[in-house]
Amino acid sequence: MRRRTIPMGILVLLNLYAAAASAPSSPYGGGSGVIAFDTERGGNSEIYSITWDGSNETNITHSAAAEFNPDWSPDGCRLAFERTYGAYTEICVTNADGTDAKRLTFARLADCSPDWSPDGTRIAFYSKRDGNNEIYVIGEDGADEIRLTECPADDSYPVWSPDGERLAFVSDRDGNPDIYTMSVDGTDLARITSDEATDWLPAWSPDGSRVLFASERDGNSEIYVMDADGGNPIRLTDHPAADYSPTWTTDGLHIVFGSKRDGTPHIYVMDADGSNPQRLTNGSNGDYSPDWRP
Ligand SMILES: [Ca+2]
Ligand SMILES: [Ca+2]
Ligand SMILES: [Ca+2]
Ligand SMILES: [Ca+2]
Repeated sequence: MRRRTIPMGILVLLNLYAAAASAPSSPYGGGSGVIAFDTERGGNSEIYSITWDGSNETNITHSAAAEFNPDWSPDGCRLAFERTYGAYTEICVTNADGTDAKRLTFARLADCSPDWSPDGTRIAFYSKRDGNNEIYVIGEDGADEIRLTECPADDSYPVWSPDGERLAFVSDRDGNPDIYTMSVDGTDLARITSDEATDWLPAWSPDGSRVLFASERDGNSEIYVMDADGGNPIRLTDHPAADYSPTWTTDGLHIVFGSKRDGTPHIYVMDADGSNPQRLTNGSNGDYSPDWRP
């Protein structure tokens, strides 16, 4: 029987595959197990990261300006965030270690809440540059800005669906803040909450089938989940303090969120059904806006 040898090129590929398969991944939540957030610790707001078990707290931005609302790129290598320049905020990006920070917008008005597209090429945000808050999309290099909404109401907090086909966002165009979705070209608008209370801060599940949001419909801010078409809303938190800023872990089995339940605003995790809430951050300064690193 003729003996067959594996060509060297295949061996190299196999070794590369083995190295990729053995790359560190989190035993909790999937992905890297790292959470970015913004925090007031240290005198002005910075973007920090922390591991899911509360270890490896790291200051990423280290600047005299205030930074808010971090959002990981789909490959987990970069962060988009807001940075203040005097009285206004602009959208910026940086490497995960804080190097190569770049400013993407120069409108000298509040540009807020960046959200990276699933293919990594574009960033959605909201801005008052045209007179009232509208949803915009910009290339990850700052080019090719387009406006997606044109409505005198406030349109804010855009987030991409995992398939890149739609954006969820918040608008008060029907009288109070509700959550809507639209195609990425701004057409095919759908309203998916209709409660008279404030409904906001949407976040798609990793499989795109559900949307997390925060609402005051039961008297104080709680976290809810619903189908992506607005059906079957379920309350996940039940605490007299404010619970807000929900986001999913990569595996969709857990939810990271902000809460004032211990007085100072901190970052918490819970199971996707709302059970087992646990606090991740400590200290006397507020921690906000968590985002799970892929
Ligand atoms: Ca800072
Ligand atoms: Ca508007
Ligand atoms: Ca509402
Ligand atoms: Ca609450």
